[in-house]
Amino acid sequence: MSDKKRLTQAIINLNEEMVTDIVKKMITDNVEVTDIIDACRDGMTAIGDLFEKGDYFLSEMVMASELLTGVMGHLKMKVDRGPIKTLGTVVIGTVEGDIHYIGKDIVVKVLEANGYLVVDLGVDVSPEKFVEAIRTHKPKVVGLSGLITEAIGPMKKTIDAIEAASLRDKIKIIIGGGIVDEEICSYVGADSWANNVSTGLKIINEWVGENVGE
Ligand code: B12
Repeated sequence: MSDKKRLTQAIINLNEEMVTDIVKKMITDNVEVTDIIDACRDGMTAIGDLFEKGDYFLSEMVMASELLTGVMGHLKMKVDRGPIKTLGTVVIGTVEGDIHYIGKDIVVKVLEANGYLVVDLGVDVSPEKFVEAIRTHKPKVVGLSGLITEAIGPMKKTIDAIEAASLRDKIKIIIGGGIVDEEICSYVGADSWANNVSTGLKIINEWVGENVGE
């Protein structure tokens, strides 16, 4: 079995020791950070499915999130070795009513490692807070994270508020998280969507190459 598959399985089994060993080995073997993250995400998705089926409980989801926070601690060393130049500012947050932050935090780290200045507003962020942050930080890109179905409404509310504040044409908006797709993207009025960090980074890089917001 490949290390990626072994890592996914170790996360599903909530085997902290094994997760740490495999991640350390993958770092030593120079595996791409995004590949390590993708393997972790597959494990977390499976844990969510087990929760949905009633085989795992909230406590297992909490344990899994602690496991992943540990993994991020190891990856930090790799991710932090990014370039110093700043490509532009990205304002990001998990929308109102949603407290999931692991995926968003990964996006923040990867963007920073790739030369972006990231303003992280945290979780359960109101539309007003996004608007205020756009006024203050003048970002090129705004990222809205959401993992629960209940986050779709607040995503739309946030983009409507940005529009009402006459700030919409100054920025590009990307939504991210397990729930998002093309249909939700067009419903909430975002410019694009991503349910993994590699796609998100690619889209943002393309936008910034087009000098968004300038
Ligand atoms: C860990 C976890 C928790 C932890 C969260 C810990 C934390 N502080 O973040 C805890 C235990 C607290 C939790 C709580 C709840 N959870 Co929860 N949780 C999960 C789980 C298992 C993993 C999420 C995760 O961390 N994944 C790993 C990361 C790396 O992946 P990711 O988040 O998808 O992020 C990647 C991409 O999506 C993308 N991305 C993410 N954000 C952004 C933003 C931008 C701009 C871009 C470009 C990309 C991007 O890049 C990331 C890296 O690749 C998911 C399962 C799943 N399928 O997602 C359920 C899941 C999201 N939870 C779920 C539920 C139901 C809940 C609760 C309502 C449970 C309850 N009864 O209380 C509460 C919600 C509370 C709230 N109001 O938010 C459901 C949602 C179902 C739905 N469609 O609504 C899921 C899908 C589980 C399931 N299958 O039922 N949860």
